[in-house]
Amino acid sequence: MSQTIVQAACPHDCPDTCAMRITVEEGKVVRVAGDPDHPPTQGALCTKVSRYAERLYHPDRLLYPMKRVGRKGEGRFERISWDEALTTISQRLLAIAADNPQRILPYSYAGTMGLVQGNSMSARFFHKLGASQLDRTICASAGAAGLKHTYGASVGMDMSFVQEARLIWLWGTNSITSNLHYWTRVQEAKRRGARVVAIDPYRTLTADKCDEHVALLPGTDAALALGIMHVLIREDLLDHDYIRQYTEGFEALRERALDYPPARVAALCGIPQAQVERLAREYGELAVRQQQPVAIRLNYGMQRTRGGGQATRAVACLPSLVGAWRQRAGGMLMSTSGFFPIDNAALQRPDLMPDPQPRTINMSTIGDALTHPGGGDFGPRVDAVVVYNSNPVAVAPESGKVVAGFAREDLFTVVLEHFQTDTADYADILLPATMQMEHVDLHKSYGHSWLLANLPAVTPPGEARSNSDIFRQLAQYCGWQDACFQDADDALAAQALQPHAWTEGIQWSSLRAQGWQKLNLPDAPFAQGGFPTRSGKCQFYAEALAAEGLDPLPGFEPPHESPQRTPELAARYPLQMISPPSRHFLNTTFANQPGLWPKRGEPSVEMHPDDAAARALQHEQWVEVVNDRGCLQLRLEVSERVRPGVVVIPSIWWRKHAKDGKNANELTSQALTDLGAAPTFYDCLVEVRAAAVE
Ligand SMILES: Nc1nc2c(c(=O)[nH]1)N[C@H]1C(S)=C(S)[C@@H](COP(=O)(O)OP(=O)(O)OC[C@H]3O[C@@H](n4cnc5c(=O)[nH]c(N)nc54)[C@H](O)[C@@H]3O)O[C@H]1N2
Ligand SMILES: Nc1nc2c(c(=O)[nH]1)N[C@H]1C(S)=C(S)[C@@H](COP(=O)(O)OP(=O)(O)OC[C@H]3O[C@@H](n4cnc5c(=O)[nH]c(N)nc54)[C@H](O)[C@@H]3O)O[C@H]1N2
Ligand SMILES: [Mo]
Repeated sequence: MSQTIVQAACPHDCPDTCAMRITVEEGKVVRVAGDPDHPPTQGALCTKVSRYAERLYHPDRLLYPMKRVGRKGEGRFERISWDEALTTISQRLLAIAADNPQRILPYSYAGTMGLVQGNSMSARFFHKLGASQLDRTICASAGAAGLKHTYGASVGMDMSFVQEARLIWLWGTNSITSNLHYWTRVQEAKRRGARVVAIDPYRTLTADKCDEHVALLPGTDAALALGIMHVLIREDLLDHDYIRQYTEGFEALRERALDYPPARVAALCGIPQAQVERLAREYGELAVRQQQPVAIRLNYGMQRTRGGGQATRAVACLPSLVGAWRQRAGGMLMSTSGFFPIDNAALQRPDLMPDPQPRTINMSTIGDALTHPGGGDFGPRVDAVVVYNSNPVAVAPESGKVVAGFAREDLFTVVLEHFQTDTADYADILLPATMQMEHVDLHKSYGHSWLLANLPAVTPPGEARSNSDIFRQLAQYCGWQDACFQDADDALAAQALQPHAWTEGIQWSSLRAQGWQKLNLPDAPFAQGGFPTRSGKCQFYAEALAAEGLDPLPGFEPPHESPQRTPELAARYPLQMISPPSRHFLNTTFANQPGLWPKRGEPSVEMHPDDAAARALQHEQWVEVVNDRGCLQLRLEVSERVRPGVVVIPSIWWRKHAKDGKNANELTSQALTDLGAAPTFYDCLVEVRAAAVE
């Protein structure tokens, strides 16, 4: 039997961006494996991706274009031809655009992280149309803003050297779930004698395997970081030479940190004072006195509350205070995406936009945007949405509003998808999209510094077409002659790569031939400063924030919904709800593969035994999780993994798979973070009570 092996890249929104080898037999994918030669992947894939053939050949895959025949949200469709689909969409969009193109909104995120299928031809299409722009804030923009104001960009230490670190803090991150290949290196570091600490309100699988677990209250990370700074300063555990040469604003930061003595921090974070002091001493003594590498893996869990941007800044200051950057296994890693010299302008062609540029709508407040009647500062009402690479009905906060928006009979909705998701149920026209093994793409990463090529292994099923093809064809149906709408996927991939010292020797042709190549970066990029800020220094004090009237120093702000800020609300809804990713889902992707569901096969809420006892609730009974935005019925898991005062809803389930047709976002709010206008999914007060009906 003839077998071929095709080089691929995992498309999912995960820092690991694995290189894969796809085995094809008689036109079918029979095996999906990690590339053994790609250093970050080391031949291993996570459970969900190693079973990719199940997703590829899932019986529910969308195969043909369809139009709605039932009511909005009912999910009843009828097959139509591509010609009818493209004619309907282009005519409808052009008609709306003739009045005001800003009435059209594209909505997309990282269903695929590929630069070609992500946002290239689609961006050109919406720019030319003059549609509203989308602010892509739903995941990482608070932290990205925090890093920008501290290091100048989303840059950090190289994951290749983590195994050499002597102390690793996993801060707001469940690596086993969401960053498996980093965890492999942490384990190696442990074998070599490193201490590993998890800083997380929830005792995750990762926290279980750490030497210490700091179970702070959600949204108090900035206070903890400032408390650690306080101790570092008080006990003179500082790298004065690094601070003098490569940072700015130390005196001001020092003043700020002095306001956060460990006793105050312990009370704010709900942890012992001795723990704050011990964390600081361990970190400072290893880095400063013993000149040993200390590493922080900061992730997104701690950014999803009101103060997420400043919290990122506070943590990001720590390695500069102790000179951890001097070593290649020291420093901090939140994201490496800012290292990649990608030519977004060439890919997306913002020059096609009309002047003045169309307004921008924040994707995290899509509920408000779609239910806005139009007028005032908002501008014209949104009358058409084109969704691709995203599932907003399930993932955006405050589902009640999101659903009300998508349910508008006068909203024209197009959805490009693999499956009939919660969002697809609201489509007027539903289009079948290709999967990664069926199209070409180019990938960067936000967890490592390799570029990767993805080559198609098999032909698409039914009449599925790639995102880039669909938008190329829509441009033709709109009658646009611009040459940029003729570019093939290979041309797009080539245009994305910008000549730069870091990409010397890397072209699309070499990537296509080799599969992946590493950026030419120094091992310890900030050993001697060289941060991508204006001064080249790490900014403890950020002038740009001061200029915007914001706090120029990292500070602690209690969550939007907290006893400090909203005591009346906290009295009615005393529990803080967080809804971090489930291990075998990727956001809502894979959540339609029952083989990957947790053992009970239904969504649940976890609560500490003391909180359950106080409410006379029993393990495994049905409960209602409520706040003023909504009510959710879930199975209760009483568990010491959750700290008191917090409840955890592992996410993100499809709404339609739950008994009551809802998920955690029924309860989350559209309030935004201090920096980056990001959502505050984990800034959400609730109460839990016995369900009225079983
Ligand atoms: N398997 C899997 N992998 C994924 C994803 C997925 O859905 N499933 N999602 C991908 C995406 S889109 C992203 S953005 C990344 C996310 O990557 P991470 O941010 O690393 O996400 P998690 O692994 O959930 O880790 C977040 C942790 O933060 C904790 N947490 C919640 N609130 C706070 C807080 O206020 N402070 C602190 N210190 N911790 C807090 C949660 O309990 C959780 O354990 O993962 C990516 N990888
Ligand atoms: N409560 C709560 N809500 C959250 C979070 C949380 O932790 N808690 N996490 C938030 C975070 S970090 C993120 S990043 C967002 C993620 O939100 P989304 O970016 O919406 O991610 P997914 O839910 O995985 O939906 C991606 C969709 O894209 C589709 N897709 C994949 N590839 C392609 C393609 O090539 N073409 C087309 N047309 N479609 C494709 C998939 O089938 C899938 O349905 O959710 C956020 N929402
Ligand atoms: Mo994300």
